[in-house]
Amino acid sequence: MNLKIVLILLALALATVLALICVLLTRGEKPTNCKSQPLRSQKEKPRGFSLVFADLTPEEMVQVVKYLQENLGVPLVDASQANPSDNCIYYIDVQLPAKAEVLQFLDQGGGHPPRQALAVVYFGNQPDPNITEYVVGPLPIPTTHRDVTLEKYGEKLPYYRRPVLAVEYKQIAGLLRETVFPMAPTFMSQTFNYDRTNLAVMTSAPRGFQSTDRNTWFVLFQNVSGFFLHPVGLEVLVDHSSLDLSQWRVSKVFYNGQYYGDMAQLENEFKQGHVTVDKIQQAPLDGGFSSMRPRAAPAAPFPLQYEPHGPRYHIENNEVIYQAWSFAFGMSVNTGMRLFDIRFKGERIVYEISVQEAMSIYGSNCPGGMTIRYMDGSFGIGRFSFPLVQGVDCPYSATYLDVPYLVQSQTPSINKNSLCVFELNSKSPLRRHYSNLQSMYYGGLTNSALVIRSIATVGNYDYVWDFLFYQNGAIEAKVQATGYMSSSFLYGDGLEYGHRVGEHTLGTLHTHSMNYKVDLDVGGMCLG
Ligand SMILES: *[C@@H]1O[C@H](CO)[C@@H](O)[C@H](O)[C@H]1NC(C)=O
Ligand SMILES: *[C@@H]1O[C@H](CO)[C@@H](O)[C@H](O)[C@H]1NC(C)=O
Ligand SMILES: [Cu+2]
Repeated sequence: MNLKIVLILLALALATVLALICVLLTRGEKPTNCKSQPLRSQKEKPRGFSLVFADLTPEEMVQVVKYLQENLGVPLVDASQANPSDNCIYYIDVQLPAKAEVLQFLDQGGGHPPRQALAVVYFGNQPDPNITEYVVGPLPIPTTHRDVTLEKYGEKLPYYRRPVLAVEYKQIAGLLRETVFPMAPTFMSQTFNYDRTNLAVMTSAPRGFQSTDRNTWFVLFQNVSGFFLHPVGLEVLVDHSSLDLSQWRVSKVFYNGQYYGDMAQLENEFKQGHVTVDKIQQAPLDGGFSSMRPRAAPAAPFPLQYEPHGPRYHIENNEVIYQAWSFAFGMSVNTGMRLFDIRFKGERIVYEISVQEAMSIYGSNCPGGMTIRYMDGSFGIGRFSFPLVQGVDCPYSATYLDVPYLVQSQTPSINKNSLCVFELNSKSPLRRHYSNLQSMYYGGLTNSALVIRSIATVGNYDYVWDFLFYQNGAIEAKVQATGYMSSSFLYGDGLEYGHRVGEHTLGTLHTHSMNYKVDLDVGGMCLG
């Protein structure tokens, strides 16, 4: 019981903090394959150098799409409308040059590495469908492409491994609405007052237990605001492995603790009175308890942060310069925020620090909930980093930046204001002493840090990703989870798997883990 409470506290905990303290002063013995910082002062970095780490611009994305359309020699369908048996562009992102090449350029006066894009293409329209990754370049006007799939993964990428497109979810929802649910008309109408629009469907992952599977449990919820907390007890296992939509099948049905072969069987048993129905009350459209509406108006406006002389940092292209700090930033479509060439007092101490993955593992006595092992990078942490609201998501006075991306489309989109940068007064002194022995004096320093933030909403969760830069040379990587928890229908021994958060809602036990890549170059660089 105690363990359970600890686990759920962990699970609901709003903050997971990973602190990285960079010890700048110790420059002891170096491992043998590390070399010192080059003699040329890194302070003299070429102007605009940070662009070597820059995300693709919308214009560059347009050129890459055009190049692929004209040079792959096969028709490409827009991924927002593609069938599994079509070819389409899954996403395009920048292909960053290798570290050694970048350092040649930054530190040794070497040439600018060629600017390239990575294009991930689904080839569904061929006898042996596959996923292929191309490096396309040089930008701005590409002239070549190179298939890097084998060198990157060591094997071909079989087609069944492709992440599900938005259009595929739509096609599955259509199958449920048009074909599957109509097989149990009495059950659906008497249990849920089903009218084709009052149930929402949520995916789970992974999609099976063995290679080649593409079987996904879809969980049904009342279609209200915050639906994640309104499960109705119905879940269906959809086999969507075929490239022919007409072959997609529901291979199992779950309702209120019982499994059925299909909806027709559920209908049959229901009519014979063999199905125990746990009828749930219709939630209000705003979700009632799941509504995001504030429960009370604030008594007065919240305090605001004030910068008497304006910001003490500045942003040039994709570079932030703040007191002793400077760094380049970008946003990967899949993995989210990434920072490069972090310098303190002109000296590079970190080559890269980047978000890589956010995983969550669930337990439940319902099939959807019990299978969930989400790896949010597979849905896309960067592309789901949406606009930030001034004064709520970041301080009112923060700087807000737009992030372009191209995913499941042939045209770029922009997540407006989806990165913010601000300096935060930490509201406690960095150091202070109030001397009252021997001599009387006071010495204190204000503590503040620069923050760069993005917030990814992946399904039910919102992850607030921060990197903080302190005056003392410390860097902190921090993530807070908010949004909605994922839930299961509460029945039977459900309380063994979580806590009751609504009349029929089980907040399921789970754990989160966040992964970062950190390439520290303190006091020199290690190769390999
Ligand atoms: C995948 O399909 C592409 C496009 O037809 C083809 O060029 C490539 O060789 C295939 N990859 C493998 C490993 O078969
Ligand atoms: C949920 O309801 C909204 C209207 O409130 C509707 O636009 C939407 O299509 C519904 N979703 C489903 C899956 O039926
Ligand atoms: Cu959680």
